[in-house]
Amino acid sequence: MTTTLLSLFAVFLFFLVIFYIAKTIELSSIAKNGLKNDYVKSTKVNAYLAMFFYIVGMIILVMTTISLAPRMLPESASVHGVEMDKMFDVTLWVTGLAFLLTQTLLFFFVYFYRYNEDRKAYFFPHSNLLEMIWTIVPAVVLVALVFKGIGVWHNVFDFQQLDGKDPIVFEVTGKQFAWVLRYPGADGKLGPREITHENINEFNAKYSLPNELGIVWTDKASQDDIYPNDIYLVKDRPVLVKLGALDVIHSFYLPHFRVKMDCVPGMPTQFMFTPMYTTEEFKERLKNKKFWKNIDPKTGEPRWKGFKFELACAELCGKSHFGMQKNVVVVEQEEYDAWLAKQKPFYKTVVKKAMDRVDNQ
Ligand SMILES: [Cu+2]
Repeated sequence: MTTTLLSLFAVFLFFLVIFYIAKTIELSSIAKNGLKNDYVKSTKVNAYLAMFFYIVGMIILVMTTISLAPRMLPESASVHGVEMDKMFDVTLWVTGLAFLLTQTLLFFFVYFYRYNEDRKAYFFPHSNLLEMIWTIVPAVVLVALVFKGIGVWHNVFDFQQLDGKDPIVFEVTGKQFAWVLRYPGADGKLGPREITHENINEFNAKYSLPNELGIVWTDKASQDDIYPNDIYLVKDRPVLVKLGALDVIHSFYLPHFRVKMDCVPGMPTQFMFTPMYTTEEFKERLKNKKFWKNIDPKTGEPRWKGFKFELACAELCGKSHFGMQKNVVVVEQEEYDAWLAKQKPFYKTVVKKAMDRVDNQ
């Protein structure tokens, strides 16, 4: 705290010194050359400084873009993500070109049209035509971008697209600080949940077993549900994730699939998407990319070998927020079936035993 305050104070003093040096130079120059000459000189200094700032700024812009580009997320691994990426690209090109054009004009005008004794400034108070151009052109471009964005958004959230497509449906619940995954068992149905005092607190007290999701364990549909550690998905098969939270707002974020949706306590949300590549196929695609073919100092192997799709919480939800991470594995249908067959229902392995122990006493 003290160090921070002292550093801030030092920075303040530094600028104060610079300010007084500049002031001294200015005053001594006025004393030497009179007011007018000083004005010519200082506009010249300002114009050169502006040009210097522009050139250095542009060099830094280009250098950071080149050096950071390989660290960007790899291509989208989901179908809708491709559309979203295109949208981002178009927006970036449009705003990037506008940025370059306006900044270049701004700094060049400052430089070339600085004060000049032999030139008289042209008095140009207003032009309706110019006003119209620079109001209408950006308005049309921005409206076009917004409409394109709305189109993409409607496509991403049009859940009717799932009709007749046999999606994988599973549930993800965020809590401080973990994700609880629930997949339906052989019946393809998630068991019902009832958030009641009886179902959660009394159940816990009676069987010494937490039931924070409020699962109705007596329901047959609940008894074959599985609670896996990793998210398993199938290539080319749509997914519908049902999202919720127990305490604060969390955010279900699958960066590689361009999926991000808030998990809100008491308000169910959902997201659908279709993975385009299996994890192994995606690794192959990364193999020749600059960042990914480099050696990872932690493992001593190329980075692409250790690649994993991941789920992360994208809402700053508390002190262990960073720990809310899970792996996502995309496989072919056969491998998924084999994985599913290996999973044991939580009811069978844990819940039933706990209930029997108490009920048979
Ligand atoms: Cu969280």
